[in-house]
Amino acid sequence: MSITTLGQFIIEKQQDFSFAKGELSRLLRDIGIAAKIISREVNKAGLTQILGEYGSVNVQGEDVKKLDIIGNETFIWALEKGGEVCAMASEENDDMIPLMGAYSKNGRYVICIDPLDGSSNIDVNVSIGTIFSIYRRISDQGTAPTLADVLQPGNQLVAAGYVVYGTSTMLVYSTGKGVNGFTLDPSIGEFCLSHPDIITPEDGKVYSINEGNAGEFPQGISDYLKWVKETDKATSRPYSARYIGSMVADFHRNLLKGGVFIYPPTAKSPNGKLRLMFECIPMSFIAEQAGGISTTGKVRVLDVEPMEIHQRVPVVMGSKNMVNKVLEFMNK
Ligand code: AHM
Ligand code: MG
Repeated sequence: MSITTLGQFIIEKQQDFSFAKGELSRLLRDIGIAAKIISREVNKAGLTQILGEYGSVNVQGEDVKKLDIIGNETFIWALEKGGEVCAMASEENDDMIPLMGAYSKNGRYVICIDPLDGSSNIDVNVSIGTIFSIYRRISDQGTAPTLADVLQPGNQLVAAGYVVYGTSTMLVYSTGKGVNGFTLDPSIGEFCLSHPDIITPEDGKVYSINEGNAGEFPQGISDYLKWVKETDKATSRPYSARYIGSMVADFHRNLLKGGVFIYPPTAKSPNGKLRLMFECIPMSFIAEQAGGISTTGKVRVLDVEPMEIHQRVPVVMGSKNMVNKVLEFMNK
């Protein structure tokens, strides 16, 4: 048998970490379990009335839960039960959630999570995702976790990854030693290694940005967008525009095929839209681990000191040469 399951792979890699006592492996396994549950819910979403607004009541008189609430609750359940994580910050909650279960309160890790990213695509059957990042806790084990435990810069990450619920469900993660991707085989209910050692192309011809906001972009971005549309065989221009509106799916395509993903500052949102802790840091970690670059336009995303859980930052990430080209325009 030539398949390697996520569980087998995690155990094989545990020896890469001198400090590992098996907790990180168990935590990654718990994330895999939560991802499988969410994938199951996503796949039957149109049938089970979990689309639509939270708070309404379905024909059976049951409360309708939005998929992003289900995703959030699934992670809280899996992590509290798993016992490796003492606190979680979620895009769905205003404040950090201490996990004070019998085991979890002594957990050595904290996690930041966007349980269901790409909310506008949920109800229309377009790819969505889950994004996670894992840090070692700073506070002493056994004490109550503090905000400082979750407000760590990306350069302190232990691991990060995402799940894309697309034509198939894939989990992609890194513990700082490269990037590996696993596809869920529904017939055996396991994530199986399908994309070992992902390296992103240095170049590409896809740019991903919400050009509907073009009137609000900084001059450098507007100039870059003019440049990508010019015809020049030597640089494969014009480039192709691809924008799903689910960061995970846009990022995943560009990671595999080459491309640049941009969410710039706009006049209305001077820090862009995307969240540092939940979206930008974990995806930047994966981008860099695969040989790409990720920057706010001014500094490396992984070096931004977080000030608050829901902080936003602009982001330019993806293939090395493409990101550098955007920076060249931004710095003119
Ligand atoms: P969400 O967390 O509410 O789903 O928003 C994040 C999403 C990203 O997945 C995506 O890249 C971006 O918002 C799209 O935003 P816009 O519609 O402004 O282009
Ligand atoms: Mg999100």
